[in-house]
Amino acid sequence: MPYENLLVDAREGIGVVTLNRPEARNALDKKTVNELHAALAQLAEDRSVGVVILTGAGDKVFVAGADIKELRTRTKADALARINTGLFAAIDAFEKVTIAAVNGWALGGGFELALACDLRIASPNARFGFPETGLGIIPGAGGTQRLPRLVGLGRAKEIVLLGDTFDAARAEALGIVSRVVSPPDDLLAAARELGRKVLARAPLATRLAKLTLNASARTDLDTGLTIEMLAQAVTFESKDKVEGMTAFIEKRKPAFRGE
Ligand code: CO8
Repeated sequence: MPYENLLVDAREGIGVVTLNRPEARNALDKKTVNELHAALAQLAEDRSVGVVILTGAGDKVFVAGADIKELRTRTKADALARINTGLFAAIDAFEKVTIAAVNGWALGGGFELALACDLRIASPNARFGFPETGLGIIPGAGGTQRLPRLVGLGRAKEIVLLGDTFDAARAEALGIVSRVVSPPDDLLAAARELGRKVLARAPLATRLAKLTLNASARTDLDTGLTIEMLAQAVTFESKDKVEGMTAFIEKRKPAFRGE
């Protein structure tokens, strides 16, 4: 499928979506948001794909946020239409594992895009921040909700209310990214390596683990534990469970089929 603002590639079980709008520093305008929805739908349907990496073109910018030129004219009706919020919710709920390979500036909606992914790694030149309050808005596409769940309320308040940007090392110290990859050119290879590790594991269990982990941020403990128990009941009836445990006993690598 041809895209104007994205490069989409799928091989060896891993889809790579590269935001490619250099003239606007990969900012998310409506067209790019729509293309991202289409790319996700394409990769969701592709049964050969188990992991999706999101990254930015070039070595300076991941995503510079929502498109400010477009955002300036948006109304409350647009906010209620959940343009960016809906995209990040779709990424959050995406049935396959998502990895943000943050290769440069991740500001505003770009930072929120990374926060919606399951795993995040960064190059040393990545910089994060929420400039929103300086623009007269709030990080309103998940920023005020996903960030405190990741780093705690106090640190999230500091990041949102002061608006300072911070580097990859600080992001790693805060637990926003799990690894800083050096040199920067190795970032995509490192993301692919993470992807291969995920692909080696039982697909159904991975999918249910993601679903259950996502539920942990949205439910009380008893509800979360009930969801976990039910998800485990599904894995207990799966062919992959028999295969995984038989392979362990037979001292061989499992051949999972996602069933
Ligand atoms: N939107 C639109 N255009 C942009 C954006 C953007 N976010 N970022 C950069 N551009 C454009 C610039 O206007 C410029 O265009 P032109 O050449 O026509 O003047 C071009 O890209 C190059 O920009 P710079 O010269 O600034 O490039 P640098 O490489 O020097 O700097 C930066 C890169 C640091 C990324 C810088 O461009 C920057 O700070 N950009 C703005 C970042 C920002 O404030 N992002 C937050 C946006 S608000 C947001 O994301 C809210 C999301 C909540 C959505 C809620 C929906 C319901």
